[in-house]
Amino acid sequence: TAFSQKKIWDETEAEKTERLAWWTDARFGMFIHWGLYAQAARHEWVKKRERISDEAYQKYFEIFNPDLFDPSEWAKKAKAAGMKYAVITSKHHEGFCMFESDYTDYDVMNTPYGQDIIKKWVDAFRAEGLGIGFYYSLIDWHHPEYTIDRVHPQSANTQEEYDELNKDRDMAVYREYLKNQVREILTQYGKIDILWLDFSFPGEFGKGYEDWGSVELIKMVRELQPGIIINDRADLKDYWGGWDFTTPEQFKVEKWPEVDGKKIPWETCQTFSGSWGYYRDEHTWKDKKQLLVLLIESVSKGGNLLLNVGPTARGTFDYRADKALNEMGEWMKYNSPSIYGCTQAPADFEAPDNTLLTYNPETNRLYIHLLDYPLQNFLLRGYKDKIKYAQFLHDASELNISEPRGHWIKQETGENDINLLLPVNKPNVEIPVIEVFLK
Ligand code: H79
Repeated sequence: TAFSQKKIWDETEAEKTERLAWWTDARFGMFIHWGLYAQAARHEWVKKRERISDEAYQKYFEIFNPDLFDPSEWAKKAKAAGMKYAVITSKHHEGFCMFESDYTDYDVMNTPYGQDIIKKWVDAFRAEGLGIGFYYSLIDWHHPEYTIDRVHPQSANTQEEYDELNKDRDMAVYREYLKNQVREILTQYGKIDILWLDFSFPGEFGKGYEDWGSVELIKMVRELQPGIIINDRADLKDYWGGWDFTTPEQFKVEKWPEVDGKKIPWETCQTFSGSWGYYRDEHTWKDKKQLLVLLIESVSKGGNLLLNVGPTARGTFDYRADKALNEMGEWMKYNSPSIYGCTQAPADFEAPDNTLLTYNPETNRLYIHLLDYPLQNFLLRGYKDKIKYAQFLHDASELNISEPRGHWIKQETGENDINLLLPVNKPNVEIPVIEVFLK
């Protein structure tokens, strides 16, 4: 296989599955994008989008002071939404460090706030029993030795222009800096559950594993934190141990991703409104149903959802984020058994129209998520001898199982089909779930 040639970490497939088990069961996490860009409040890529110079960007560093930052409130909100882990930006592409670093002055300690945000955050989230993850940007738009590339604010067009821009820059120095900082975040805050590196873009005027020193970097990470789970963006796709899960970002996942014909762990990361950092004037927020579908659909294809909040520069969640989290939590309070510990349903269960299926292998229960509430007679094709009992998940009320009926006008029924009799009135649940006890 592509993997077997190159090894970074000595571990069997079964050991890897075991190491990831808590994360796979958790299914739902909170991404937090927070940095100086929260003050610009118009996308975390604002420095690149508007080609802002270091000098012009400096004002954000000089006034950064999130006086309302209360991480234990954030942790409670994450938990109430049904999230089991969280990943925060320790440094985003802008290069600003939310943690205390010995390797740069461009950190939170030198802002008016003057306190280690990452330390407070870790303590609060850990106290709520949430898994702890660090996002760390490989890309750095502030470090003076980081070579200008095609995603940099100062990007150019020709090789000559890049050569001129980079004549005094030495990527080897940045490589060392990045390794030192990753060592810092993995040694200053106790056990870290997830490392989320972002991102490689090999090719012309791009960067990949040689630029980052990825092999050495990941080796160090695994030695420092043997239990840690690492995403796949350090450009080490061919290395066993180089990554643990893949990260489809802001697009619909059509089917469970595979490598060499094998299904791999995956987590899609998604935003409420399009940007990751706080964006005051963005009005493209997904609604309650869209967000729930993102979660359910991920689990129905064997994956996780990392749903992002971009806190404001005062350290609060925007009211729209609060609303969305509340709505997720309201649904999760009653329906989380169809999420936690669940995965894609066995292939012999066909999903009825407008439904998503999940399955819990431990309890042998199948969950049918009704995206479009059907009228009374609900046909389950091929389920006849496979099911023992059916009920709504949210209130454990029985659903009558019978021979197919009322289907003869439009649908042909087979001898292995059965019918569930649903109440005419849609339950007061955004997406009702049928829990089926399998034989
Ligand atoms: O931090 C947020 C964004 O600022 C940053 N990543 C999220 C988590 C980001 N912004 N733009 N992009 C990433 C575009 C980059 C996409 C890619 Fe990929 C990442 C190309 C290759 C790696 C996603 C994963 C698309 C293909 C694979």
